[in-house]
Amino acid sequence: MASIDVCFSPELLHLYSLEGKAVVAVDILRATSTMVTAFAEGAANIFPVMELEECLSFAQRGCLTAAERNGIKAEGFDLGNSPFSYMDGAVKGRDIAITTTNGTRAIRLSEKADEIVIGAFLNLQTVADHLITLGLDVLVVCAGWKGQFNLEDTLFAGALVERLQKHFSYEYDSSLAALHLYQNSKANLVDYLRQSSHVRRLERLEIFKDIEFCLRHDAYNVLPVWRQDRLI
Ligand code: 3SL
Repeated sequence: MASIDVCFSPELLHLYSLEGKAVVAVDILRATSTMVTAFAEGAANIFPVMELEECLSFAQRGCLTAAERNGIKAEGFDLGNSPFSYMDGAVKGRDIAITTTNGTRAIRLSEKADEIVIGAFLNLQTVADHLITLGLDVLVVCAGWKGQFNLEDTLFAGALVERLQKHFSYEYDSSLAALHLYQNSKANLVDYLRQSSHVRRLERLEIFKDIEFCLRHDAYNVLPVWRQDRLI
């Protein structure tokens, strides 16, 4: 039986070997939720990059550019990191280069994996079904916040473990911890996360509706996967 494990921060990635594994990269608030939304809205390819300057250079290749730092849209870019800003029809058929504080970093640091898929509550079941078919050992890579653990990515990991528990084993306690956390809070995730650091950070920036949206389960059946240098 294949296994599922959870890496609570990209800073802990050195503890894991990624070869032969499928990584689920997750940044619930908000990068991976936004990417899933962008594909659901018809985006063609997404290029996740780590640096602002590199991201901006993609404009010469005809890409829309998107950037967020510390929760705020970076100046000079077409888009920020709110899923709602990808819903006005402008991303349909377009390539997008995006850089965010933590999410795009988690994706790029996972490049040694055999497969990277982008996970969010929004596409939870689609990700789960894909992993069952794939049959590889799975590592959920939580983006966290600047190296620190966060609750929302861990809750997603727990939700995925719950959906996969009949098909996957878990060797370490990280999967069990994430599962228990999710099971004890899933009745009202919005309330549970109210005191979490990133929800408080976003609310200070007057970002409210994104939080509830990013916690919706199974709204889309898109599966962004990493191929070579991009998500397709
Ligand atoms: O850290 C990230 O990658 C972002 O998703 C953070 S924010 O939700 O846009 O503030």
